[in-house]
Amino acid sequence: MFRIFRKKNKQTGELQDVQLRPVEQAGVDPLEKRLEDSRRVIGQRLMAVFSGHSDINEDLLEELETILLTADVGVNASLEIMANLRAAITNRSIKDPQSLLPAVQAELYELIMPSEQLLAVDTSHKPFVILMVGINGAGKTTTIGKLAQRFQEEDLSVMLAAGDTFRAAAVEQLKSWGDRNDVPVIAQGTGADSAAVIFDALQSAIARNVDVLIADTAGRLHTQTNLMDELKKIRRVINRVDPGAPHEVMLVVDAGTGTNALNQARNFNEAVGVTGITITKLDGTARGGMLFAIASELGIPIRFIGVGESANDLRPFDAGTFINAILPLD
Ligand SMILES: Nc1nc2c(ncn2[C@@H]2O[C@H](COP(=O)(O)OP(=O)(O)O)[C@@H](O)[C@H]2O)c(=O)[nH]1
Ligand SMILES: [Mg+2]
Repeated sequence: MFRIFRKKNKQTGELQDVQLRPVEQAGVDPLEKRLEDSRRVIGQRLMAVFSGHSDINEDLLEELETILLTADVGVNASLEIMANLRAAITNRSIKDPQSLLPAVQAELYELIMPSEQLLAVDTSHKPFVILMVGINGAGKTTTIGKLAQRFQEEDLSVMLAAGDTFRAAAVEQLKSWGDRNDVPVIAQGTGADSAAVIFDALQSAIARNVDVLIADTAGRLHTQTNLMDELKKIRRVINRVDPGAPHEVMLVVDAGTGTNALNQARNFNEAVGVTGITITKLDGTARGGMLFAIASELGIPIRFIGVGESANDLRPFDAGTFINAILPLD
């Protein structure tokens, strides 16, 4: 089944219908089911505002702005959307509350569409090195498991580096996952030098002609400068073996942290240059609006969204599907 949504025409500013790619598979929940909480605080509240007013007035616009601001969409993004809507109301291309809904949808889509950039594994790099970064509990190790499974399904060979040597449990978590799924995990004991573990793993991956090496890292508080120093060192060490690596520095952020994730992203980006973001736990939060703030403030591709704990729950970020899940037109 195709779903339709409206998109703003770049030249004319008019709304036009766009068909969404069907992404629903057997046995996999549609995204709207996983994003129920966010849809309640964004989509349903917006619809209630539009149906509660018979004409467009200042009250309506203020309520709309409040919803965007309180739904973690971010100040800049919310103000930009409101300015565009006010302009469309002034020039009469929006005349009634009903036509505001598709207009808001189109505005939100415009914000996040540029961030829809899939992670493409370039197999001319052997291995393609992915460095995972993010604060503790963000979902790095879980995302590594999901990614490894996804790559295996694409017939790519995978190796993991247990670079989070700060917590014993982190090494065990990765090892047990690797054992279950037949993925080699290069690890040393707790307290080992993280850069050394990743260096070993990279050499081993080269020797074994592995397609993708995913390196886990520790994530104590991002405010501790020593974590950033450690990550910089890891980057340098990887670089020494392969000047083009890491090919992806993937920041993992927990959607539940809301717009706080912006600060995390800025800190990690400054230290190690983030090339892609995965936003996890969108299933367990009403703060899904933070994705709009991330997209509009950072200009870093959003590769995946995490909407649950199983491997199927890491989904490539698709802007249209995301909008429709949070703010459906029907
Ligand atoms: N509901 C849900 N839980 C997640 C998701 N991603 C990770 N988690 C959970 O978040 C917790 C922390 O994840 P972990 O991978 O250990 O974080 P790390 O410290 O960054 O490595 C674990 O209990 C995971 O199961 C997600 O997309 N949805
Ligand atoms: Mg971990």
